[in-house]
Amino acid sequence: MEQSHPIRSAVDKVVGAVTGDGGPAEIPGVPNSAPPSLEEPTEPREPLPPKPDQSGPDTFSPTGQPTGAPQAKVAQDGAYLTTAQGLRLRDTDHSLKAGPRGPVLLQDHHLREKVMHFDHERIPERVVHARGAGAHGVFRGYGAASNITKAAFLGKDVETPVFVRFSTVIGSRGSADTVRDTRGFATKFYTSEGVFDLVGNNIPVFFIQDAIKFPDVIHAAKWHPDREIPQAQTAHDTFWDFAGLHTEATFHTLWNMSDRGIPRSYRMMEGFGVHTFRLVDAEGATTLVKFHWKPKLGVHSLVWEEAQLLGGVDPDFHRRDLADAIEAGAHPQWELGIQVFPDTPEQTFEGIDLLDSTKIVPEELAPVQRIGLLTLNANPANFFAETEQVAFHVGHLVPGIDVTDDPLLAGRLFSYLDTQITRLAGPNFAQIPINRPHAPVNDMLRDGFHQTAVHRGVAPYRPNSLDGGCPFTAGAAEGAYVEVPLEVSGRKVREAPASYADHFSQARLFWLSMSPVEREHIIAAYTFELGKCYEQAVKERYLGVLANIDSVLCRQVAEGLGLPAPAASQPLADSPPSPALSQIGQTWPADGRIIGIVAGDGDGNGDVAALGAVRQAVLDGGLVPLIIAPTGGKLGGTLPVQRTFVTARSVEFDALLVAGAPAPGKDAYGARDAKAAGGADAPVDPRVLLLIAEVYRHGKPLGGWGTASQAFSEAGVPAQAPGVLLGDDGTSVLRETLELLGTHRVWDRFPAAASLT
Ligand code: HDE
Repeated sequence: MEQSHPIRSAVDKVVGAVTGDGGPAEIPGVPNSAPPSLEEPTEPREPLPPKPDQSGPDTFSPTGQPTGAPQAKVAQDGAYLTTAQGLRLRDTDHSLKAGPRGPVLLQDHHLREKVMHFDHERIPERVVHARGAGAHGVFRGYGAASNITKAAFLGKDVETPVFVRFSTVIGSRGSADTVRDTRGFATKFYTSEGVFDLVGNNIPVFFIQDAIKFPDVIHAAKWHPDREIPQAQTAHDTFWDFAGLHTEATFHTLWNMSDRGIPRSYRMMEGFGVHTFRLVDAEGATTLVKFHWKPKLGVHSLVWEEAQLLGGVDPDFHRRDLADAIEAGAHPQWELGIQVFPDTPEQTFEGIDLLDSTKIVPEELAPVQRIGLLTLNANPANFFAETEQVAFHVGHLVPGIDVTDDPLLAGRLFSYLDTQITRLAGPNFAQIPINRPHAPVNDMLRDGFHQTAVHRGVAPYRPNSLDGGCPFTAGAAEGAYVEVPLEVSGRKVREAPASYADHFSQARLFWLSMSPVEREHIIAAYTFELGKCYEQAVKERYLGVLANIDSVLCRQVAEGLGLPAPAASQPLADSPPSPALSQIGQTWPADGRIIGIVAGDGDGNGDVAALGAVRQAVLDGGLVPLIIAPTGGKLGGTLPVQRTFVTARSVEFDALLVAGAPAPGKDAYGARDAKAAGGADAPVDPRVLLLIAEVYRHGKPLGGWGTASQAFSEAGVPAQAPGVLLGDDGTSVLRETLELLGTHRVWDRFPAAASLT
């Protein structure tokens, strides 16, 4: 049987539903499952179903019992508008007044209820990780960890529903997605033994070693308290002031300054549990592990200029990318992996302190063993109900997974419950649908704000006899969580172990593991961030930190700042590089990448049939084609235009195909579109030239046929440059473009750090 590609069939399905004409597929992102009529609807009718890619949380009761209720039945429904009490309303457009020009009457209960509820629609944003995007999915265990943990959800072929929330750390809820920052990667597993949360980041180390420093690092990284600027970035004095004085932040900061700080997509990030965890098998034997998420699409990043442009052009870039990919059927996948270490009394591995969250264990020393597969396959039906209200907690553990004495983890075990009391207004947040366990809950916790369970019985205490002694505690055999009975002893001190004092050796290891072009980006990032600081002392002090990572790094950044480069204050430790840290050098699937296709010139924008064939081939390859033309509509009456010269910007495409050299459109003058300023008389539309120039500068594949070579040369793109593909027809150029996309970018186009000496 012929199998259609998931993206194509999903897009066709969406569009079939939307256009009803079986016409060519549009792109993901339409707001509803059917298009609106031109006229305002006047007849009451049942609401539309959600789009096929959307799903709410599974329907479980507040006490973790499957209700079997269809998801639609826990949402509002029906043809008629009602009050919150179910009373049908005749009018919601006018307040109740004494005559049309008269005063509004105090008795207007509908006005009062509507405005009261609106006034309270927002809840406090997360103090960190406020900006995020979520998705539903499923996790399938490989069984590969079953010899070291009894956790049921890691068993072979066990399938567990999950909800994942990705986030930035510093910015507020409305900040841009593509800022330079760490990304959160938090996963809620609704296991048969209770909820397990893996609350990780896309960077395997943290800024600090002890939770008591968390308010300090976050106060330093967030805006200045007087003006509340800058938003969502570390390029300012308070952050570098702190980072220069508190040098345990050096390694994490270096990851931020590398390309890892500006991911191309949430789908193309690694995830890390950061701390060392302790796995426990059925006999009680323990193993130390670090958790990793390995993306099937590889680890890829934006270039800095793209990230900056996107902040204005499409601040929702990562949200949109995740939702569109899922809607299009390109379901993102990660393998869960573990690095495994013997649980020795020292809790070190090859001399690396496993309780220090500012250190990695290089994958070359302890390979990542794959133990399960995560697939994100549905978008939330409601952002607030799900993505905003989901509450993660590192203390949500299941039998077989225990914590270690990492002092950073200890603070988190306190913090994540505490924060929900404020954010979700009380202690019953586990009863919110997205947080409900899929395992029966019987906790004897009672009452409190927003209690939605209706408990029975008279004796919510133990011991009792009035409720027959119920509920009873369980033994390990009945699935109870039993902490590993470790010996603990020690002097009561406010001190860190001696090994925590090494703040530079792994930063140097990272620097030495980077390819030249990645080093170039790191130098540029430090130069940018420190260059945004006002205080000379802050910059000079940080150059002293960089000198302890590498003299070339320090000198290059110092040159950019116009300051002398200091010498290292301690000997630099050289270790063999860890190739796993570099993002360059392999080939990855290009699924779900966005290809911009500029329609050609001439009447009807060139050969529409040929353009349609290229577009179809892109879809068939599992990628998303966006046709770009001077104006909207359908080329040749059939081919949908998804971007115009006004709306297109290069930063949303992974590659650009150009089917000719389009003459300036009718709106190609600055008053209509600033991007086209002064270009109405140019031989090629200046917006197209800008597209070409940016795509070229950002190292993306650039293909052309027909008269495209003229457009390339007008844009200043050398025809022989790497990754510039000029051919006779679109499909052969596309083939080469797809090959190039496998390496993410045309790396040869970047000046390969020739000056890095
Ligand atoms: Fe968090 N962190 N964190 N964190 N964290 C929160 O919890 C905290 C740390 C991480 O999508 C908060 O519900 C402390 C490390 C993610 O909802 C809060 C410390 C790592 C998310 C909190 C840390 C993380 C949070 C804010 C120092 C990577 C977003 C709202 C000990 C391993 C989860 C909330 C989501 C969120 C506290 C350090 C990851 C305040 C005290 C290390 C991905 O509880």
